[in-house]
Amino acid sequence: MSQPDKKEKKELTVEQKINRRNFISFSTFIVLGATAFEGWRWLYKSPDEVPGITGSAHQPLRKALNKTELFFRRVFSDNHLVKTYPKSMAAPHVRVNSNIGGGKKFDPETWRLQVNKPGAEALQISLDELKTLPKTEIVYDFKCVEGWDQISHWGGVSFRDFIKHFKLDEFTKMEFVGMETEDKKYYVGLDMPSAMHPQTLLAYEMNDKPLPIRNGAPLRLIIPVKYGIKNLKQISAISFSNTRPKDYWAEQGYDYYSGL
Ligand SMILES: Nc1nc2c(c(=O)[nH]1)N[C@H]1C(S)=C(S)[C@@H](COP(=O)(O)O)O[C@H]1N2
Ligand SMILES: [Mo]
Repeated sequence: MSQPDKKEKKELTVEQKINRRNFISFSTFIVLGATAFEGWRWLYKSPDEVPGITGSAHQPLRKALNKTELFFRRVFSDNHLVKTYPKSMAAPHVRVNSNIGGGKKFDPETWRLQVNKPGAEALQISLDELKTLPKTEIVYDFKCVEGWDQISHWGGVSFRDFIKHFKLDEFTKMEFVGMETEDKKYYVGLDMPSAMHPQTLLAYEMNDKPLPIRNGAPLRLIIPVKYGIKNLKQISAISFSNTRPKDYWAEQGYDYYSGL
């Protein structure tokens, strides 16, 4: 009597095991499926990125793309220097491109660069004060997205030296730097690693002479790791942020980073 009973019990156990496995596979399928669907719905329903700032894309996607791009930029391009040339190769007549928000007369005595410090009073820096800092020069091939390039020679304060001198180091932990003209008609957003790249300058000289107004006097950005569009002429204000600052050409659909 006891023998068949045992056998029956054993068979039942095998069947139960199979049922249990089926149940687990089926539940896993349902849970994964539901998670995937919820994830998709979350992404689909998430707000679009402000279209002006980076062509519209769902915010979480755009965030992921930004993080990925910044990660690769940090890993592969930190400390890489843009090629430089002898001064003799610099163009004597530097081309003048668009000049939105620039080309305006200014009084070098009263002109001030405004630096907006998050949570503190803004700095107002004179041209003379900037000129007391060590001067850095660069001769490199300036490239415009419109297709031209020109070897040009610039002199000014390296952005790194500027940060150190004015004790702005804590703000370089933020993700972005924004710069704009006085009338706020031209503005650029820069990722911090590019702003802090050793060849980035706040330039006040061109070809060993004071910068002409048409090329951005009294102060322009020279950021050799980026296309011309980011090299803002007639800088009036600088700020720091963890969200992307407004960028004139990104609003027109150009790549926000515009890196080379
Ligand atoms: N304020 C201001 N800065 C600007 C621009 C502009 O229109 N306004 N044009 C940018 C572009 S597209 C380029 S290619 C360079 C050209 O600099 P350059 O005129 O000194 O050659 O400046 C950049 N900085
Ligand atoms: Mo340009």
